Amino acid sequence: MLNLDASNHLLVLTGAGISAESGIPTFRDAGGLWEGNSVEDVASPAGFLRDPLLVWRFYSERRAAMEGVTPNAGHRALVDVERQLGDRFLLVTQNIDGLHGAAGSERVLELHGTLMRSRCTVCDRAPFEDRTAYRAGVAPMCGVCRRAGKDALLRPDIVWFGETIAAGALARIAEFVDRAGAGLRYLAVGTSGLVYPAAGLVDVVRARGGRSWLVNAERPVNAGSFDELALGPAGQVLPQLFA
Ligand code: BV8
Repeated sequence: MLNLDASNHLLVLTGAGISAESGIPTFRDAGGLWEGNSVEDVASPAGFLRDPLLVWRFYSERRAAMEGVTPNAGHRALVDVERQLGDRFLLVTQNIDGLHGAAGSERVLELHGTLMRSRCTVCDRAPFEDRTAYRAGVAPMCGVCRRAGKDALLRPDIVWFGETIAAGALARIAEFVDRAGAGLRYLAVGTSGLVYPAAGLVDVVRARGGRSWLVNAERPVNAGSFDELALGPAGQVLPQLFA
C-alpha cells in the first residue's frame, strides 16, 4: 500500500507498460515496437538523417495505431491521486502516446516528447500539433520554409537516443524533489528501467532518503533499487495501491 499524508510529495515515472492494457505494444516485450526495427535506425538523429522515410513510416504507423485507443484504469488511478495531492504530485512519463493527458492528468512532463506533434528540422517555428500518418514514400516538408523557397524536412517532436532531454523538464523535476525534502515518495510504473536519464530517477530519490515503489508486470533490471515491488498489470495494481 502507498499511504501518503500531508507531509508527502509523490513523484511518478511511467513507461510503456502503463499503456499496454490500452492495447499499445511496449518497446521490449516480445512483439514490441522495436521488433524488426533497430532502435538506431528509427529513434536516433543518425537514423533519421540516413533514412527519413523509414523513420516517418515507423512514427506514422504509431500515429495511425492510436485511433480509438483510450486510457485505462492505471492512467485513471494517477488522475485521482493528482487531484488529492495537487502540487505535491508530479507525473513524469517516457511515453509519447498522450494517454495521461487524455485521462485528465495535468501535472505531466512528457520527457521524450509527444507522438502527435511535429517540428521543422531547419526553421525556428514552434513545434505544432500534427496527427497525420504520412503515406509511405512521402516525407513531410515544412510549409513555412517552402514559402521562403527552401526545402526542409519535418521531424516528429520526440527525443531520440543521443538527444538531450528538454532542460526545463529536468529542472522542474529537480525543483520538485528539492521541495519534497524527506517526505518524497517515488512510484515507477511499467518501465524496464533501461533508458536514462529516466531510469536514474530512483537513484536521485534514494540519495535523498525518499521511499520508492515499483509497479511492473515483471522484475526489471533496476528492481533492486526500489524499496517496494508490486508485480502485476498496472491497470489492476495501481487502483489497489492507492485504495
Ligand atoms: C540523453 C523515443 C544526454 C520516442 C526514446 C546515462 C545518462 C544519460 C544518457 C545515457 C546514459 N546511458 C546511456 C545513455 C544514452 C541513452 C540511453 O539511455 N540508452 C540506453 C538504451 C542505454 N539515453 C539517451 O540518449 C537520452 N538522452 O540523456 O541525452 C546524453 C546523450 C548521449 C549520451 C549521454 C547523455 C534520450 C532517451 C530518450 C530516447 N527515446 N523513445 C519513442 O519512439 O517512443 S526511449 C524509449 O524507451 C521510449 O521512450 C520508452 O518510453 C523508453 C523506455 O522504455 P519503457 O517505457 O521502459 O518500455 P519497455 O518496453 O522497455 O518496458 C515496458 C515495461 O513494462 C516492461 O518492464 C514490462 O514488463 C512492463 N509491462 C508490460 N505490460 C505491463 C507492464 N507493467 C505494468 N503493467 C502492464 N500491463
